[in-house]
Amino acid sequence: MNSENKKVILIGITAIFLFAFVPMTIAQEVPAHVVISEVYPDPTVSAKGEFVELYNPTDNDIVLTGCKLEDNDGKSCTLSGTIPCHGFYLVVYNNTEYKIDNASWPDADNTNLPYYFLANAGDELRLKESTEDIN
Ligand SMILES: [Ca+2]
Ligand SMILES: [Ca+2]
Repeated sequence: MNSENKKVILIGITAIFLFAFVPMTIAQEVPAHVVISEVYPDPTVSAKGEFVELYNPTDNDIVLTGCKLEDNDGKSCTLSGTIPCHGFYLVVYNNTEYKIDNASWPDADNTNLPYYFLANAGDELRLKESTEDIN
């Protein structure tokens, strides 16, 4: 067997390993619950522009009643409604103020975010169902 044939065989084996293991790795990384997908703690114009975005990576709609966002200084934000499967849920302080940084952002799903909820540095944010941490 010449070296060119060995290279082809080696590339073929590598491709088999990539295709065999990549999908399984991705499947294991998808959590079976709602996650905090984006946090905007330091808006350009006003602290009223802060937002938290949640994402539902599961194949089922999830009811958020009984869930809340909680930070490390005792503030919390009650959630409600349903987050659709593979859908987003946007939480803001004020639906108009948060769009000052970017007018093209979508309407919020929830406007219960407390004023100055997200410190610009060193804050902690938890998504809880009743008293249990989800994310
Ligand atoms: Ca802030
Ligand atoms: Ca905070």
